[in-house]
Amino acid sequence: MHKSHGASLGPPALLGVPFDANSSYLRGAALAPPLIRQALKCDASNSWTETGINLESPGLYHDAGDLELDGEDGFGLIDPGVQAVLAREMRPLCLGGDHSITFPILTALARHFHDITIVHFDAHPDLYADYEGNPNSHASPFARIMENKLAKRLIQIGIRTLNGHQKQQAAQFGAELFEMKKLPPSDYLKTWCPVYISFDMDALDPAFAPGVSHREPGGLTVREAVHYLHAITGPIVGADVVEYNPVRDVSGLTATVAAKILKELLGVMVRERHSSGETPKC
Ligand SMILES: [Mn+2]
Repeated sequence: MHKSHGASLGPPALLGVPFDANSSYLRGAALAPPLIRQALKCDASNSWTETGINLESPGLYHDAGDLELDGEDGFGLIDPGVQAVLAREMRPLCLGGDHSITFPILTALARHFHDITIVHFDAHPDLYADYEGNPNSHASPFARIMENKLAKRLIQIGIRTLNGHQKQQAAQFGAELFEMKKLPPSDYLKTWCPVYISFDMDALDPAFAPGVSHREPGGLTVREAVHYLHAITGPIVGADVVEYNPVRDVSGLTATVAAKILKELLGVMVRERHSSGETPKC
């Protein structure tokens, strides 16, 4: 595949990334991928997105299964695992796993796409230079991504844990950081550049999504998050849903919410394949 601005986007491919060895506080996120899939296919709901797409239409998306990652060494296997999906001309939609996986995912994607805009939903900016000495910590992926120039823009939404160091990092990297106390209008997410969406489940208020390692009250409602997802104009070259921690969940609630986010993400990722086919300029 040549570097492109999304001229020939293949179908999304679900890729489980069961990795949580870079979590700083609690493990458990590695257990998430099969539970999110199970909730997506649960008979309690139908297969239509709110945008009117039936996800059961044949060939609409693929499931590339879960990466086989063995403990801490598994981190190095994520980039080649994502690369394998891209080599099949599919767009990775990764199910974490902790947020550290976004750096190797972007490393693979940046070989194929220029000028990526990242839309990042999170309670945390994840911009630490390192966290407790670990540069690959789940608190640091966006520092690594921006240092390595793997993205052109970083739009962060839902932040409510900003400290002095990360404020400085955000300024240094030119991050467009929106705290919960001042969210942007959804039109802010309109761009023609290739978009990567990184969705940390703790962006949502723990009232909606208690199954996360770092519960941070005062977050987005599910409705607000879905509204933002629908507002993204694409072309969406990849995405992730990370930090669902089943060990912390209550009655499978967060799995259902993660599946809802995944469902609407799939809906917006396949949207442009159903549109006029024009290739907008970035
Ligand atoms: Mn977070």
